[in-house]
Amino acid sequence: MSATLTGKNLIAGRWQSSNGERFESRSPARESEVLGVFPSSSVEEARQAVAAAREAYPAWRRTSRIYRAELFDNLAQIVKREADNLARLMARECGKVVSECRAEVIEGLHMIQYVFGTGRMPIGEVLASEIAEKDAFMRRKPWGVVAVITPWNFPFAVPLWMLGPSLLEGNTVVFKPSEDTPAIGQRLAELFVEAGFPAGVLNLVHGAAETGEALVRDPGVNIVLFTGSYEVGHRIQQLSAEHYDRIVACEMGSKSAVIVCADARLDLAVNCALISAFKTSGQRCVSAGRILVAESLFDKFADKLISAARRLRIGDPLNSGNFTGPVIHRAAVEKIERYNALARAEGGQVLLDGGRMTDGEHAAGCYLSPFIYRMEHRPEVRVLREEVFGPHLALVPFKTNEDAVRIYNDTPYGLSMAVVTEDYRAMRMFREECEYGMGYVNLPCIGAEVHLPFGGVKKSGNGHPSAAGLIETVTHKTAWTVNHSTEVKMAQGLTTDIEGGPA
Ligand code: UN1
Repeated sequence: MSATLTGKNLIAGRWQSSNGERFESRSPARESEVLGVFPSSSVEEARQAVAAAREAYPAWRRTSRIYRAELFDNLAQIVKREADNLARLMARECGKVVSECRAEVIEGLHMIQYVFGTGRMPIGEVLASEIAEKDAFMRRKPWGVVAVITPWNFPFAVPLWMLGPSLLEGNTVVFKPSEDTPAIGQRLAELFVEAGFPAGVLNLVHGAAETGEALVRDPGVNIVLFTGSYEVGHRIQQLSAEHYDRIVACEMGSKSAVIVCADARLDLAVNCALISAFKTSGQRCVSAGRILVAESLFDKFADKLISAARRLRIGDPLNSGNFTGPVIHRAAVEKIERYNALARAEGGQVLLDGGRMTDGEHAAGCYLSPFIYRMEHRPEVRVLREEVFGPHLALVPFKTNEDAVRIYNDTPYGLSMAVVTEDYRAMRMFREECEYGMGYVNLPCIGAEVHLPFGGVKKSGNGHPSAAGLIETVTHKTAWTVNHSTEVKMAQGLTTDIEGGPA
């Protein structure tokens, strides 16, 4: 096993260990395995990191956008070189199966490549003017300092979605990785340093809620980019309301769903459901907690799904033959088990009685097998409305496609949905009537590509997308108007006569 890492903050280009409190990162697959010990950064350390980012900002924004893009090309080469090591570290630290971690490294690489390519794309528009001699432009400018606060479940790709556009556009950043995945966060910061990003442009502070809150409260932060739970995102929004120039882009919880219509291809539907619900042990923000199934297909679908779910291989995340590894930590196990019990209490008919796994290698880690139940839709049922974030799945029967839309929309969230159908009219109806940020047809409701918009509506987010769409969020549009005449000419017929006409 590799040596225990010493966690450090990166502030103004210097790696700093902290004298204050520390926390451990442990593997959810073997809870006795400590990956590293990291600083619980204080309010003062967060303040220093923001100050370092502010100081680096003017020089960074004055560099050429293409120079900044080329640093991302350096980073792409390094990530390619490091892909296997990164995937293994990630698998150990967050428990996702190594093949999935590799796909995540590739997703992060795609974002870097996207950002590199974008460096040579337009930064504005040429607009028309009412006055023939005037040239008018829209030009994008950076906002300043961005706080990037990211989750453990995509500890490499999601930070890159945010860091990439922010830095490309000339902002500087303070990055706080999840306290559950500090090692991979620190490794990512090291790669930025190796790629040649100057001191202070990317700062890293480790820590949990207190550190995050210190960043959000700091008036030196112009933008907060956040992916995580609704509770934390909402707190960030509330604290940010105090700051007159604060932009907040939040991607929060979900209760995503796959809708299996009566005409669905059965095998395709089962595959979509399994991947949506159980890939990453149901711990993607876009994971499906609900499969809505046409009543006429319900029994056939449920039988196939249950027998496939029984066969899923759950075990060591370093073994790529496994379908999933453990969930993130003991508190997650307990929360998911509480929801399994709640599903029974609320009248769910259990079809596959999953839960904690304690046999063999599973005893050492936070392993759960899939829990699947049939639940009739009623508006007050909590397990159909609340996010569980684990291998916990409701199968909900529906009669008509219109019912399916109503059931789908009956949660406070709106992140991701998929519909399985051969009927193009039905497909269009779901596209228009469901509330979501990412919609899929004959696919799982997970697996977005970085150049597509990503983000949700309702409690899932405030509409500012992550990934490629962030370029809009991390820049502000300026109007720039130039007169080529030797005299002043105004729009709207506004007179330029300053002497005044005859009385
Ligand atoms: C997340 O779960 O927080 O769409 C991000 C997907 C991935 C990203 C998920 N590309 O499943």
